Amino acid sequence: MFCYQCEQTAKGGCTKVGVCGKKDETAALQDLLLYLSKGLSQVAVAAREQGVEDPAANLFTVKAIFSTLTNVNFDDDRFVALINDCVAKRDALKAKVSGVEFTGPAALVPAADKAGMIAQGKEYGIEKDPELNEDLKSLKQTLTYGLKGVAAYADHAAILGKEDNDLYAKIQELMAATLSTDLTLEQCVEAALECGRQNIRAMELLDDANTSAYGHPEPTEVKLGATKGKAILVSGHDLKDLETLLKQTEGKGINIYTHGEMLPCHAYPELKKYPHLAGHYGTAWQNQQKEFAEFPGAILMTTNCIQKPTTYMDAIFTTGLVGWPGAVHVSNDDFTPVIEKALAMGGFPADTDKSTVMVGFARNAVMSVAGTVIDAVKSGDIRHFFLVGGCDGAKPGRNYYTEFVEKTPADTVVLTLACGKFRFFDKKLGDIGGIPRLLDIGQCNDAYSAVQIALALADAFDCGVNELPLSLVLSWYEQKAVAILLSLLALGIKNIKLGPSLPAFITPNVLNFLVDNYNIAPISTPDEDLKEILG
Ligand code: FSO
Ligand code: SF4
Repeated sequence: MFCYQCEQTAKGGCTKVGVCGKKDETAALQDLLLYLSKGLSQVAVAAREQGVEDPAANLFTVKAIFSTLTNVNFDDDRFVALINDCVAKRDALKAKVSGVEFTGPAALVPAADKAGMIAQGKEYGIEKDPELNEDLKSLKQTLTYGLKGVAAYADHAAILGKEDNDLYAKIQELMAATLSTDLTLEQCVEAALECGRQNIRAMELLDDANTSAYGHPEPTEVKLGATKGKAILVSGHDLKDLETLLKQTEGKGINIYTHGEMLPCHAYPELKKYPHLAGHYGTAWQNQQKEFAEFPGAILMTTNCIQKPTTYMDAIFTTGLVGWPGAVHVSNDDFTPVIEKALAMGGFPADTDKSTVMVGFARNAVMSVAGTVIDAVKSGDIRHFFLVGGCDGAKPGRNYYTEFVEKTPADTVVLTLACGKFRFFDKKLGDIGGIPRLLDIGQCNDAYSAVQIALALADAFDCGVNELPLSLVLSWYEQKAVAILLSLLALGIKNIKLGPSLPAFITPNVLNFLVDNYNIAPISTPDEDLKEILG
């Protein structure tokens, strides 16, 4: 295997087993599925040119791609089913296209069994990419990883009934483009920026999906710790799964807790109305083995990031695209097994920890106090905004973000989103004239909200985003972060500080391009970076 798609990759790439726990066989199946998804995309592009649109194939394209994103699915049998489904959908669509000779992944016949597919998949890994130019390979991988992020957002939106054929068409065009052998470096850069633009559309669709289903997030105090009684913990990013579980547990005497990226769910009016949505338990994904082992109830993973279950294998359930071999998978939205497990477990013997955090500062909430914010900037009460956002992870260097936030001066405001915030989410930073100094915008899935806040501020001050007293200090881990980074570049946003390490798939020449055109810089130390930013 060879995989270097995420931030925790082994030096030079994971080759024997993933640092994430991905096995060689799983990597081969993922490589085969990704390759075949490119073939399905080629067929969809050709079909569309002949006026044929296939909604099922479109939705499947994003589900298949999302399945290969870091920490989503580790279950080989599920990949075998996805591979067979991909080829069935591809061939059904092909039958509607006339006069086109398909080759490569659009024609590949998968092996009949898992072992055969694994052998086949090994032929389509990145290490087998015939590309001779390392920079071209780097840009194509950047594009592929960005597309994984876009697919994730498009799938989340589709789950809530929001789809856009033009977005699917662009995703499929760009997937097909990754197979092209005659793209120039400039064309690859343009394709990566187009991926960033499409990601803005995907995130906009998701924002619309979330807010039209559950209302606009509103500032909400969330209890950390536990309430005495039976319990279910929900992790991942999927709001609909949480709602379904809340409905199915009504009146059953079970308290529902959020974990990780589900924290912002407490701010949505149509979710917070359930009295048994009791609070938030735990921190970011990389701490789950410790936190889940100590949780006295059932656990539901709705999306990434899942890690190998330890002592709690019989208490953890997966749903949607997420999977781990041996963990029970619920595929029909009927969470009875999860509920029964929770009822059979002890639950919390007593109330614990009564501290709270504030969530719900998404675009609507922030813009509703835009006048106060603008006045505070004009009067000098607010000197600077920092967006300290992105993923968390296990590397020790991620302490940078905790220290950075702790050291931000009292006349500055920190906006945050995604699971990286758990490094500082419970810090009491106070407020500036009633505006909290720490504003939680939401999940990584809410990056659209952050972009809208920045654009609204730029509009209010009649300047570009780069001229605002705003600095982006980002942490990345998986491929949704790659998509968001490409979106920020597509918007022309400069001076981003990125850490804790730079992507392994970025070559020195591509990095130079990013530095020259966007002044991207790796994080250094909190003191040095704060000094440089604040002059
Ligand atoms: Fe975190 Fe994982 Fe939300 Fe990522 S839970 S790391 S960017 O998959 O999705 O922020
Ligand atoms: Fe390694 Fe990350 Fe790939 Fe897992 S997803 S195999 S940790 S690079």
